This record gives sequence, structure tokens and C-alpha cells, in this order.
Amino acid sequence: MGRAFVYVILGGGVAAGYAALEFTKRGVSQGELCIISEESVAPYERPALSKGFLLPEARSPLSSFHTCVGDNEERLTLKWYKEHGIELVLGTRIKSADVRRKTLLTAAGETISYKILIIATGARALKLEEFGVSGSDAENVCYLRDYNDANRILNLMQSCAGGNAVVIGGGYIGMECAASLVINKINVTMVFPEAHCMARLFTPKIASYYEDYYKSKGVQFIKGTVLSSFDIDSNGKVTAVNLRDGSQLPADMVVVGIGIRPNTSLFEGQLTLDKGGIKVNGKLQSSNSSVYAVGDVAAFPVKLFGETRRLEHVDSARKTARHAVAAIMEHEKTGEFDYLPFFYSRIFTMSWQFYGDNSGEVVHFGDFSGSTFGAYWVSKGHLVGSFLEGGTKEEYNALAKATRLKPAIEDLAEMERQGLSFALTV
Ligand code: FAD
Ligand code: NAD
Ligand code: ISD
Repeated sequence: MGRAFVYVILGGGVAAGYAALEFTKRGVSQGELCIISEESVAPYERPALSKGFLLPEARSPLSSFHTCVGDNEERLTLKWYKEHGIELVLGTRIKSADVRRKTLLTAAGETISYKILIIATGARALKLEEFGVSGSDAENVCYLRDYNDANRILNLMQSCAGGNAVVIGGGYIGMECAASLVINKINVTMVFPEAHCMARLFTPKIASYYEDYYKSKGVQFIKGTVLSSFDIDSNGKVTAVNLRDGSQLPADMVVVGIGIRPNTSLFEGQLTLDKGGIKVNGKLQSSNSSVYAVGDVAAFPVKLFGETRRLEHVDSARKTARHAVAAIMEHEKTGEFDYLPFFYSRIFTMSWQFYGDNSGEVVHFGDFSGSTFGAYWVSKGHLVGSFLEGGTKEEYNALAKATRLKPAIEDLAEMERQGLSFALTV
């Protein structure tokens, strides 16, 4: 025996919080909705974990960043879920799912059944072991995906002020954690295999701006190599990081950010997968019509580019969640999801936004020796992507609007000359 709900959200992260809010706006009844989460806290804005939560002064406590404050919406506290009759099943891992029977089995052996399931299981951090290196269990090696991980980083940072941190990976986690470590007065060396940081998104010119800024804050970069092993002392602590190029870095702590894998395993063999995630249609509905997928785990059609994409960013988690709930509650009235990919980061005092797709030719603009610059990506004669560092709200809005319009571009040199004015006048 177990519990039965009309709607079950599996996963208690960003997408779950936004889906819950949308359900209440559309009039879910008390007792109809349940959220099941392996985490023991209510859904929160995960981006805060590598930013405000790690700051030494005026640290944002978890209570300040529960969803949905990241989108200027209500802060959904435990009290909020209770008042809305939403069952929060926290600290509970689902170990198997049966989409034919419409049931989920918890690790403790309870069966939870649903009429409609929203999969919002997000992703897990890739482990070094998956790249043939052991040592992830050492007491001063950290990953960053959830609140527990962030607390570990916080404790370690506090215990090694003035010491050395090695950051493995030059992506989002690497860049944001390196900045937070420096702000906490820790010496940072970043190690990654590519020629420049943020290789999935940045051009060499954009990357070089941020790398120069990081260097001015004391960060050292070791590029084009990966770690081969750790030196671990008798207390189980890493004391040094050995690199494949033969060099060795002393380490008081290590932060690893080498990418993620979507949490699809419960549904493999039951639902159609694509791009490493669960394939859904424009209503976020999977190959089983009673099952929807949202957030990092969903591979959805991006109309603007005529392609299926799986995005790993908070804006798409929030919006896919809301759209799925709209489609569930008002199926016929809800159109196809029409999303403009949006990524951003905040590091030190800098802040950038990116819209669209980083494919095709690149046109850089602005002052790369100052604080406002950007880039456009032009593919098949149309604007498809845009990036801006240090913009105002109006400028970012203009960038988004221009990118969505995909205007034809005939003269790249003229676009470069116009720079930001191009987006402001499209
Ligand atoms: P998640 O928020 O990861 O939630 C998934 C939930 O499912 C978790 O609670 C997990 O415990 C639970 N779960 C998984 N499997 C099970 C199971 N079997 N049983 C029960 N529960 C389960 N994006 C940006 O655009 N900008 C940023 O600045 C930014 N910063 C970030 C900083 C950090 C530190 C991290 C880790 C990510 C950041 N992201 C950022 C990415 C963004 O947070 C994710 O895209 C977003 O959280 C995805 O939401 P989600 O709900 O799909 O998954
Ligand atoms: P990522 O994909 O951004 O970067 C992974 C990095 O791992 C690569 O840049 C590469 O440098 C490195 N790498 C790959 N293989 C390696 C190896 N063998 N040894 C050393 N380095 C290796 O992933 P991430 O930085 O781990 O971030 C995890 C997730 O969190 C992503 O989904 C990301 O989108 C999300 N996130 C987003 C933001 C944001 O949008 N501002 C911030 C933090 C995290
Ligand atoms: O989008 C975000 C982000 O970058 C955060 O830090 O949401 C959170 C909240 O703004 C934290 O309050």
C-alpha cells in the first residue's frame, strides 16, 4: 500500500518549485499534488549555491533563496506548501519507476502512484572516477550540485583561509567557484583541458578578458592538461594534485566541476531518450502521454532553431516547468513551448548574459579593455546568438529581442561598427 496523487513531481529542485507555483496559480486542489525530493530541504534557487551562499560577508542563507525568488516571485517556504495542501516528501529517493503502472517506489519501500508525473530529476555532477582518476571520497575534495555540497565547500573554505585550492574544470562551476574562493582569500589554481575557459560558450577573445581579470585577482591557469592523480595523506586528505603534464600543485582543498549527467536512469527503457535526456514534445510531454519532463533532464524542441536541445540552465528549468503545468491543466489551450535559450553568470563584480545559439561566425563589439563588450553570432546570414558583459537591463532586453527576431545580416563589418546599437535599433 502507499499514497496516491493526481500529480506527482519527481525531483525537488528549481523546476519543481516553479511547477508548484504554477499549479497553485491554475487552481490545484488540496492533496492533489506531491513533490518527492532526495534533498531534505524545500526547492531552492540552485544558482545561489555558487554565488551569494559562498560569500564571506553578508552570506545569503538558504531561507532567502527558496524558489521562486530568482524570478521575482513568491518565496515558497515549508509553510507555503502546507497552506496550499501540497505534500512535500523530502529526504526520499525514488529507486524505481513503472510508467505503465504509474507508480514510483521509494528507497524505503513505499509505492507512490500518480495520474500525471512530471520528471524534474535534474542532473548529477560527473565524478573524476568516470575519467579514470580516484580520490573523490577524500575529505577535502568537493563537487557542487546541492545544498549539502555547498555546505561542505563553505566549511572547507573556512578551515583553509590563506591556503591553496585547486579548481578542476574551466566551465561554469570552475569559474564561479574560483571567484568565490578568491573572495574568501584562498589562492586558486584552475586546471582544465581546453585552450581557454568556458570553452562550450566563450570565444577565445571573450575568454581572454575573464582570464586576465581572474589573473589580476591572483588566479593561476593551467590549461591543456588534466589531473592524473592525488597525493592523499594518512588522514584521507589530498595534499597535492598531480597533473598529466608532470607538474604537481599543493592543495588544501580541491573543487571539481567537470560537467553533469542528466538523471534519466529510472526511465531508461521506458521513455524515449534524446541528447542524454528525456525526449519531450512542445508541451513537454514524453513518449508516454501521462509523463512530462522539465528542466535539465528534458530534451525539448527549440522552435527558433528547429532542433531538439537539452539545456542546463535555470531559466529553461523555470519556463519548461511552467509550460508543462499549463499544458497539463489546459492542454488544448496551451501552445507549443517557444523558448529563446538564455544563460548568464555573475563573477566578482562582473555579470554577463547570453541569448540564442553560439554557432556560425562571431562579431565582437565594444571595449574589451573596459567593462562593457559583447559578441554576436551570425549563422546562414542571420543573427542567432548574442552575448553582453556589463549591460543594463534595457540593453539585455534589447539583445534578447533582437536575437529572437533573427534579423538577416549582410555586412558583418557594419554590424561590428554598430556594436550594441545594432541590437538597440533592430
Ligand atoms: P535540479 O535543480 O538539479 O533539481 C533536481 C532535483 O531532483 C534535486 O532536488 C534532486 O535531489 C532530485 N532528484 C533527482 N533524482 C531523484 C530521485 N531518484 N529521487 C528523488 N529526488 C531526485 N543556471 C543558470 O542559468 N545560471 C546560473 O547562475 C546557474 N548557477 C548554478 C550554480 C550551481 C552551483 C549549479 C549546480 C547549477 C547552476 N545553474 C545555473 C544550473 C541550474 O541550477 C539548473 O539548470 C537547474 O537547477 C535545473 O533545475 P532542475 O529542477 O531541472 O534540476
Ligand atoms: P561545464 O559543462 O560548464 O564545464 C565542464 C568543464 O569540465 C569543461 O569546461 C572542462 O574544462 C572540464 N573538463 C572536462 N573534462 C575534464 C577532465 N577530464 N579534467 C578536467 N576538466 C575537465 O560543467 P560544470 O562547470 O561542471 O557545471 C555543471 C552544471 O552546472 C552545468 O550544467 C552548468 O550549466 C551548471 N551551472 C551553470 C551555471 C550558470 O549558468 N551560470 C553556474 C554553475 C553551474
Ligand atoms: O537566478 C538566480 C541567481 O543567480 C541566484 O543567485 O536566482 C538566485 C537568487 O537570485 C538568489 O536570491
